[in-house]
Amino acid sequence: MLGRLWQWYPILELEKNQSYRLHLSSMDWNHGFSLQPVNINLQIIPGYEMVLTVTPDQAGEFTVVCNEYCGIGHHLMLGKIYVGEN
Ligand SMILES: [Cu+2]
Repeated sequence: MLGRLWQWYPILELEKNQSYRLHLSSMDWNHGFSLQPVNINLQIIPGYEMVLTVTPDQAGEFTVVCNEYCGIGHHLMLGKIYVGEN
């Protein structure tokens, strides 16, 4: 998933109880990846790739919020991760 001024791309669709490796990076600026309502918080810095393994144990809709101020559109920088039952 890529952060850039001012969006997270793409929208992810995952399945419950499957494991995934998420690769997070930024195309331009420092961003903060905060996954709600679970407590995952990562700094996303251009030139670096954060890789995390996740296994969603709950279906539903999760929101990615940028929590590192990144300019005028910062408050609009929301992403989505959907987790479906399988
Ligand atoms: Cu931001």
